[in-house]
Amino acid sequence: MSSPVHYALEGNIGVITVDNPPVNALSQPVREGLFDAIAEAEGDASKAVLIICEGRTFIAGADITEFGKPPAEPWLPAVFDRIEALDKPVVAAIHGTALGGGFETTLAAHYRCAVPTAKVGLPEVKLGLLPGAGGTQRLPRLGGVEAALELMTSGSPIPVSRALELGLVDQIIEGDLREGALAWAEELVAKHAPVLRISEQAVPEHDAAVFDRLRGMAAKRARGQIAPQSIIDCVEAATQMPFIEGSRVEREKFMQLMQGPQSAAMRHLFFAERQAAKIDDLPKDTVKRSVESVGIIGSGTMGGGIAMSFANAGIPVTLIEINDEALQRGLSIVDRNYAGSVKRGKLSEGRAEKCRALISGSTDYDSLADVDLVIEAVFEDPDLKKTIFARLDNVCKPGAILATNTSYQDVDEIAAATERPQDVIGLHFFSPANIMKLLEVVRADKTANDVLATCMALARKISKVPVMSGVCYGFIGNRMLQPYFREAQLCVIEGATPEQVDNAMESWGMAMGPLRVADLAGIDVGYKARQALPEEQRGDPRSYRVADVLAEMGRLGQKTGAGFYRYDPDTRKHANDPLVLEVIEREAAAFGIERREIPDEEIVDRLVYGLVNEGMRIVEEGIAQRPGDIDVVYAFGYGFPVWRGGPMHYADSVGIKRVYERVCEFRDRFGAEAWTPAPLLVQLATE
Ligand code: T1G
Repeated sequence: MSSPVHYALEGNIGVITVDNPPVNALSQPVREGLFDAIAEAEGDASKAVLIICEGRTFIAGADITEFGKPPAEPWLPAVFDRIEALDKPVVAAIHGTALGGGFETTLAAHYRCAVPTAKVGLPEVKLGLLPGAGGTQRLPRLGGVEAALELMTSGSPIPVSRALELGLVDQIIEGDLREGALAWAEELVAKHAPVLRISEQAVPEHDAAVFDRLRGMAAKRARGQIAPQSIIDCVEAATQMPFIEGSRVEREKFMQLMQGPQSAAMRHLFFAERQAAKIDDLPKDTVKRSVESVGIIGSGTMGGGIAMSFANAGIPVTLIEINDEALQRGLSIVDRNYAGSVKRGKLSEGRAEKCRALISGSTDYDSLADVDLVIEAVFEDPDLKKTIFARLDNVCKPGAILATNTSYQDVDEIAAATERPQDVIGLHFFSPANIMKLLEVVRADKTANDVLATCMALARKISKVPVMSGVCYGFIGNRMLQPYFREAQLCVIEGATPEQVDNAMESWGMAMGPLRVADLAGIDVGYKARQALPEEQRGDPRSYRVADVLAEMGRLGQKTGAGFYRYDPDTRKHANDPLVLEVIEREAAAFGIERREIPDEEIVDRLVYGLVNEGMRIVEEGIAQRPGDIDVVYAFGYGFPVWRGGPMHYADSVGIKRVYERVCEFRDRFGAEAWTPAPLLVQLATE
């Protein structure tokens, strides 16, 4: 087996080339290859050394697939110390993304150059880790404490133009990187450039108060996560102790995180996200249709956000509305959203204008005659949707993909409203659609393979995380949400307050508690969905009676200033409302419920195990391809804490047997209708 690292002398320069596709991860053979190459350079005639990579990117980090396995030598810090110790200039030449251990490789080098399109970053925090190969000690020395903390606690890569400003990169190479980097290395040799070892540099002046300030911000921004706090501790150590000792602190905290459940959960999501993009029974060579233009029916909140997602990816969009007034209203929402993105510094003025220019409006369906994809995003009226699809069937060109953004409706029925059901698919975006990453791609019975393959790839093009779902009421996410909300409202009528339920779930890690989510989404959404169902299909009336009463009182949530909470008209801050407690007590009495103290642990278990049990059914029915897909749906679409890995991973981390026993206990206490353990849960727990 040849080494993925190649060493050769080119003129005065010893060139180390890493070639480990797909992303030149620092696997054991790569570490060994680097170690041996430096050993060779130590003893040969080279005057300087160049580290460069083949393929689409510079080293994108340690090999995450090796984590959790017995570690193999050489260790990364040892490799980097040997690179840094070399007594001739070492230059790192960056293209693509130098991330994590990849960026740390460049920090062990003495000089860094890059092509203009390259990015550098330390995303370890997104894996529940910290830069464990010298990054927390070298980066503050090179770029300063503030920049180092921002890069490591955000985990977001930066363009090399910004890295140049921060002094993290020394030279931008226009044209061919290898040629330019070799020439630059020769130049450094010619002018006897010194060997600049970052570990020997002092940490620049900084405001020591930054550490506690950032600990507070990280506790809010990454509630429940340990890694950001550990990163801050390591950088603080870098300012207080020599490199060797600071590296010891880094190593210790890295190993704690590596062996902890949070990183295991976030690494699970890293691979689950990439797995979710793959359709097991779809031939790999399925030819995709081209999507160069898109039409969207309905310019409401969803339609406008979906339009921005495509325009932001450079795909022109035509927004269709029933009349001019509605169209102008829709387009002004888009304008406001772009202005907001510019104000928050998310987009530059120029870029926002360029994207906005790709969105046009019309009230004439004929303007969709040549588009490649149409997405219907009107309100949840099944008959209206079928009418629209029948109309699209007449207007759109052969081969156009017809998609519905429904959150619940039967996509097979919608497809049956056309003569081309093979071209129909569900594309379920999440609000706000220009922000939320998740996209449920709903495969209907007759959806053609090339339509499915096209939409899965298109999702990544518009920076969404695609997950395929089969057709059922509410698909993956919203179907699982039913037992979650059922239990939330049952806990309220049985004795908890809305605030207790929300605080219990938020302390456990949910981005927002269920009753606050209901107020944000609008209590009328659930109310209308229930009204559309025959009474016997609405479930246990105790689980929605309070919500129905609030809706009939006009308390629809934030949009009416009151729902389960009341909201300050200026700050939108929520507050408990004694009126709601009165409604709860009155309805509980009407059901003959004696309200009781409910421990937070019971609230969490009922809501989360409700998700898990339904998730098991969704896997066994094949609505989701694999449990990991469900975890991706909940982490990217429903504010499930990434450091718990998603409902299904969480069930594994708690222990399937424990989940099963608790579900059986709930069945015995609250009834089999809500709590019959899913066959897959029974099987996994008993076998
Ligand atoms: N290790 C192993 N496999 C990796 C990998 C990695 N670091 N990065 C990507 N892959 C696989 C991925 O699973 C997929 O496999 C294929 O490569 C293409 O990836 C000590 C501890 C680089 C921006 O967190 O962010 O260094 O599905 O589909 O969209 O301090 O991959 O084809 O079988 O994502 O073009 C820190 C992780 C590690 C970067 C490319 N580094 N990677 O995105 O392709 S921790 C990261 C990415 C660390 C040190 C610490 C992205 C990418 P498959 P892809 P892409």
